Amino acid sequence: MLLLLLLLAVAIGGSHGQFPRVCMTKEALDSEICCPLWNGSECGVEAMRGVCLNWWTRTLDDNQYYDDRLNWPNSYFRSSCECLGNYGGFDCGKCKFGYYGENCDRQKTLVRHEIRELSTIERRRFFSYLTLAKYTISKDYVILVTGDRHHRSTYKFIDATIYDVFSWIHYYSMKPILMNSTFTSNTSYAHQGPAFPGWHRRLLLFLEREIQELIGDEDFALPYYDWSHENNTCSICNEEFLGSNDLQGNIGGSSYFSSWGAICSGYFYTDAYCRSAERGFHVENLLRKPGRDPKTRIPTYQDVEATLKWKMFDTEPFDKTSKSSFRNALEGYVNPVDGKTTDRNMHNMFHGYIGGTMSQVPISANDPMFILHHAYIDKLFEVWIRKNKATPDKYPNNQHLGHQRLECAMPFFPCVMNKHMLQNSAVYGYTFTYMDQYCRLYNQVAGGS
Ligand code: KOJ
Ligand code: ZN
Repeated sequence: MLLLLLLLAVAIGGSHGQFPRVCMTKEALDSEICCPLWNGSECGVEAMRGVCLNWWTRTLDDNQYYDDRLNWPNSYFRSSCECLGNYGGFDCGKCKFGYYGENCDRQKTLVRHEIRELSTIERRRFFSYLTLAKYTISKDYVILVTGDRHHRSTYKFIDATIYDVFSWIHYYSMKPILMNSTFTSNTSYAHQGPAFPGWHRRLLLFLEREIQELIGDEDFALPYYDWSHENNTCSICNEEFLGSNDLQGNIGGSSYFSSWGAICSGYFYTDAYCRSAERGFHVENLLRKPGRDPKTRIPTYQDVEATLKWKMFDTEPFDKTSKSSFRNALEGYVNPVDGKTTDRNMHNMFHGYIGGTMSQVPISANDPMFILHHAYIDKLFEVWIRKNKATPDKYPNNQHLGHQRLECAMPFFPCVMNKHMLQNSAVYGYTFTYMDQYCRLYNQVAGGS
């Protein structure tokens, strides 16, 4: 019976990410157990919220693979919480995505709106929530920094703000993997493979939930930016919306986010983890240069339609060379029309079009534009899921580290397998406006301001 419950819990998922502060004490690290007490018992087991499960198996040879992220969270913990029923969180003290209330028995489906659909007040509220998240130290999570990521004795877990934890998770996912003493720069735990859309879905759910808790409003939903009718102009790159910018790319002084720093900038240390989060290191400000790189453009509605027509979720060899693959067309390594010519399009192209911070994969999540862009990419993922009735069993078998079907998406707690992100977003408690049609109306709203 317990096993059945466990399987159900794992199947539906619901998790929160990054290093739980309570598990990064010397004692917890030495014991390799991350099963915090909830209401007096490990993982809230007495309240039947979860169990401390020792189910991790070390399948990778430590000498061959020296990478703390492999086989997540095995290189840190042998045991961690598995939550039962609708419970969630690293200690099962929270609810799964989509569930609310003390007993996690209230289900809700939030609606994510296009940012130009929001009223002025709603929009300003969103920006002030982000600002609050940018300046509030996370009580639950810490981030990892080190000057030498191959020597665990140098690891430091430090405080970070809620927004910076979010940004750091993306950074952590993309560092090259060290295998057999060489870096495999073409791999990343979150990009260039079948985990790409689901991993980013999870990252956004993390931030959405963190903001809900921060402001005490469980109805808060992230907005998205549908750029597909933009005629190659970013209509939200102005002071009323995401901020204007000068020629150097600095965000205009009276815009929101003008003084935001980008954590982990200077990311080019192959061997380090986010040194610039440490006190005393220089952090550069956000930069944005929309439309300035002539090799980029905003993808069009035709690109979107072409992307959505691919029926296979992903194809061999499950990387950036995959042909006739919805995932690869969406990610933007192939031309969406023929599905095979190498191209920079869709997701990748929009990152490049915005330029500056957004165009550098390791630090792109520092720019709130990342949220709006990825929420739209997630909407397209959802349109595809519903159109093709995709379920977790459609997630492909593949050998890419971090992208395998049964691997826990990294670095989230508790484990949710990659394949479980491939299902209707209603399971995770949200949907989007205009799922069946594209509304051109909102393009006129921001266009004139
Ligand atoms: C930033 C990213 C990304 C892709 C690009 C550009 O985060 O995934 O920039 O190719
Ligand atoms: Zn990304």
